[in-house]
Amino acid sequence: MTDCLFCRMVAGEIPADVVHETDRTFAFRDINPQAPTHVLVVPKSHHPTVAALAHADPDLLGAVVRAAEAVALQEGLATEDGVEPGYRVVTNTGPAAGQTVHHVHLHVLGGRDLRWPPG
Ligand code: D5M
Repeated sequence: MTDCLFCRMVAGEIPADVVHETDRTFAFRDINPQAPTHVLVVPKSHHPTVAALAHADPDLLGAVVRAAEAVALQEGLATEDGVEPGYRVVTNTGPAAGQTVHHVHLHVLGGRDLRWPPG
């Protein structure tokens, strides 16, 4: 979609601080980080929400989750054989949850103790 910010970042039309990429996924640092590590993982194709992606292409949803794991490993938030120190994967859906970009994205957050419940 030409008017979608994340589609334009995937296409290289808008700069992104890319940390991980596969043929179908793209991950870059959030411009407004909420933790020492705050990376957004997106499918390269446009889907508005995580549920829409699950319906349209469940294999791609799996690829996005695996990309989030790869980012966590790369950032030192987990290891191949453990989930220490740990990290959080969040996806906001709709206005009450604060979704501002309507191209599904997983927030990968870590590098500090994360409070629960989130605000
Ligand atoms: O999350 C949308 C996220 O997108 C929010 O945390 C800011 C981030 N964002 C917005 N523009 C950019 C650019 N240009 N680079 C990197 N990150 C960006 P949501 O869950 O929709 O509120």
